[in-house]
Amino acid sequence: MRTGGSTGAGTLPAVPPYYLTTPIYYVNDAPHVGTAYTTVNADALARWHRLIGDDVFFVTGTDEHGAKIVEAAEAHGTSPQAWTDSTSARFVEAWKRLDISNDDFIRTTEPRHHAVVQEFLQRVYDNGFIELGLYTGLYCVSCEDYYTEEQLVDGKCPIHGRPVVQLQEENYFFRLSAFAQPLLDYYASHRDFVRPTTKRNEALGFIRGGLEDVSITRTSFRWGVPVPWDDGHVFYVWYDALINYLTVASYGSDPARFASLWGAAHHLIGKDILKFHCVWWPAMCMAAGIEPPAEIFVHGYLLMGGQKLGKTMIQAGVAGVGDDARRVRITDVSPLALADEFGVDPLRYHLLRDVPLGGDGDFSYEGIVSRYNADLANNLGNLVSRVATVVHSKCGGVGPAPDAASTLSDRVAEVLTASSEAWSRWAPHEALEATWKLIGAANAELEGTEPWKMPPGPEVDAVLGSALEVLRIVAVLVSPAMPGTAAEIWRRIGIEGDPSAARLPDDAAWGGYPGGVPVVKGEPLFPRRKG
Ligand code: ME8
Repeated sequence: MRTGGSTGAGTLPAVPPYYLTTPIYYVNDAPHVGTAYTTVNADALARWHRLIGDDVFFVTGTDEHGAKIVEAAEAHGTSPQAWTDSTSARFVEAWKRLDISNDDFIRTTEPRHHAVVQEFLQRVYDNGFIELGLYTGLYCVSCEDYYTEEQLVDGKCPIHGRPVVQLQEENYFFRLSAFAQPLLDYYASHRDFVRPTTKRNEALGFIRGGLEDVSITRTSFRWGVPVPWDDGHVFYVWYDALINYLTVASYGSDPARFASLWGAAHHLIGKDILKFHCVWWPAMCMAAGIEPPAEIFVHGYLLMGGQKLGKTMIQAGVAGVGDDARRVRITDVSPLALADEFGVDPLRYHLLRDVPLGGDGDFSYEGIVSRYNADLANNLGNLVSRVATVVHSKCGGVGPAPDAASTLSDRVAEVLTASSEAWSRWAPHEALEATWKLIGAANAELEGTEPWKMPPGPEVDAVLGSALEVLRIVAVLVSPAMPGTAAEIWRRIGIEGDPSAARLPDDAAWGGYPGGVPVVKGEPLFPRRKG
């Protein structure tokens, strides 16, 4: 197996960096299925980029400052520091359990982050884009955002339905208004800066609608990063949070590393935080004299249409505005409980396969079960057990080599092309759909040839060897989605190593299955579930 990585001491060609981030999650609450959706999708994408040989740097973390956190800590009778320590640890644990392969985990309370926030914003201040002013406004603590009278629904926050508070403070303001034209120019010259197009248009709508200066400091509490030029203020949580993307990329501490990573920065976010990422953040970068990130991909909401996961969901959920008003956002469903019930990989598969990135989609218990039975139990799991059973009955448990002339080799080539293209468009569901066509083709080949009815010999060897070769390649292709299952398939078909460490396209070339290795007959990978 060829190994990737950028430390090839000049012998390998330079490996392109791919720097991928999730939002950093608020520690006011535990991880839920919504945050798992983003994190699993980002993880799968990071894993895919490793497979194609990119030098991946994948980061997630927790957002730990601001009024919301102080409020949550008070409600639990503890200090902000103790609260953030314990809740951040829950995120670390949850992502470990879901097999998230992040290379770093940033907590905004870390000294390395405070240093970068202060350095970055000092630069913006020195460049003349921050000035003192008086702020009066209506503030929703849950959103950590301001609203105008017109935006309120029945006098309450349009997202959370809770009362807003009137704030009046002497604040420092970021001169966002100075960046309307530079932002429009940037969007015009970087067509793929924000994807998909619907979200790009939404961001352009914000900019064209007029940009007001933004208050970026607070004096009413101390739980934040201190403003370096004025002791009385801490930075507003969003102004510190966005900068996490620079902290982990060594902004200010390792210029060479930063230069290489920053040009390859891709942010995956939910549509709730589009304005901050697609309007404020590129303007902040410009104000500090750095390029905006390479790309921002905005996904939709996972919604709860059915009621099986508990009616309490409906009460605990947060009603939105417009179309979302009839639906409920998922904030109360534990991804860990789902992983316990279905297994980590089936949960990951469902999150990747059933709600395409970009639009909204329903999350339901029934949805997981039917996807599990159709794709995992009946298709992939069935192929693995069938092949192992027949290898035992016809070939003494030793896997034969593949048939060089098998028509399945053409299907592999097609699927590899389709998957690569789909991943590059942030469409894991299509990449997986293509892979399942290959699994379906291998199952159909077995049904057509019926090797279980053939006498032992070269013909049966050719059929089974080709099916094993498909399984070897399928394991590589599904490894971004289901790393544990992929490794188990390789173990069962007698291949050493980890499919997550394979390299594409080389390791999907037909003929890689060695033959002559023991095949393990095991328990069903995915026992069928009742609905
Ligand atoms: O906004 N469907 O943190 P947050 C899909 N700290 N995705 C969902 C979701 C749902 N129902 N609910 C949450 C913050 N998400 C800030 C971010 S970044 C510099 C600071 C996901 O804990 C989605 O990715 O409220 C969304 O953008 C994110 O969680 C918000 O997480």
